[in-house]
Amino acid sequence: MDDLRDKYIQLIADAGDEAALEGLRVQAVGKKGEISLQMRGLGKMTPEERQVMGPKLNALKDEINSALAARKAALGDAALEERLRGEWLDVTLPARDRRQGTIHPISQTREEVTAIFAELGFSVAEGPQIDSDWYNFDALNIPGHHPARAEMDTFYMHRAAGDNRPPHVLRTHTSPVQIRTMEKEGAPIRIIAPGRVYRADYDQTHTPMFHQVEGLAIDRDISMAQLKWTLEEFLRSFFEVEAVELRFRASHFPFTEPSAEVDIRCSWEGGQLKVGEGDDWLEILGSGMVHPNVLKAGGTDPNVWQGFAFGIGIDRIAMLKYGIPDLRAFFDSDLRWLRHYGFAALEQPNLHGGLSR
Ligand code: 2NM
Repeated sequence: MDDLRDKYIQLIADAGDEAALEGLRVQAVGKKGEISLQMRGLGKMTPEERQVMGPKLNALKDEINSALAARKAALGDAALEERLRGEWLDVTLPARDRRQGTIHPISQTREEVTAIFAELGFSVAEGPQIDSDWYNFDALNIPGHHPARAEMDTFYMHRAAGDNRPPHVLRTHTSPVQIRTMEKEGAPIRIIAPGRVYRADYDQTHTPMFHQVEGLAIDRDISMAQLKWTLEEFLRSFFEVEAVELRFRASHFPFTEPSAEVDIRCSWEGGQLKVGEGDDWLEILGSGMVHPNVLKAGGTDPNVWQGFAFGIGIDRIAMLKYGIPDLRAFFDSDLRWLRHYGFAALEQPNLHGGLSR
């Protein structure tokens, strides 16, 4: 019996895989296995012999079964080790090796505008998209009866019945940011406020959400001439041309006095926009000298400080620069459109490289 034991313990230890182990199991303790046959022989023994041999055979069977299980577990562990070595994976690598996403042309344009004004000494200011009607209208010298306040143009936030506090609105321009910056930081100020704005309007050339960048410069000696130079510099950089020519047309905004709409000289030869040459004029932005009431609302003394301000539609100048014909396509999230008009990630716009490279 010791020979039998030594033989199988050795064979089990040498078994190279699960199939070999199973063969050994059948050969030793299977129905017709060597040990099972010996057990069958117990019937022919005397009761005394059986009392000695029975427990010994049972113990041997148990020992062999344990050795089989242990070897099987060891083989399983080794196989797993081997597999883990083979299937090693760096989970910090990018999941896809192909560029998938692109920068939306509005994001690209906003980055370009920010980069240009940064070089001119303007920092970026931000504020809430939901604001009180005081910040959105009153502080900007827009009176209660002004048509811009009408439900038709402005999204008013819901108030519970009986709640008579003054309403909040989705900001209709980024000007509330300028008021908040005046309050918080005081003059002098040189900021731009880019961001989303909302007006209840939807057709070929209007979407209920669109993007604006407004600028504000306040100092002791700010003039319309500085406004004009600043806008020329900006537009020259933005459209990447040697020179631009601007035309200021007298206009009216409640928050500036005087106010001017600004046109840029251009041509549309072959249906393609060329800025700085040609015989056409393209309206590009609104501007003016900040109204004394607006300075006062921001806590700035209009007897000491003056300011210029302007407002530009980001979506509109993005369409002009990148030849995008339909405003509404900006917000359709059509992947084919995004791949066509989108910009490569990680290529930040800057003045040295040419902004739109
Ligand atoms: C425009 C046109 C003219 C403007 C005014 C201000 C503020 F808050 F400083 F008074 N921010 N932006 C402004 C002036 C905006 O958009 C067409």
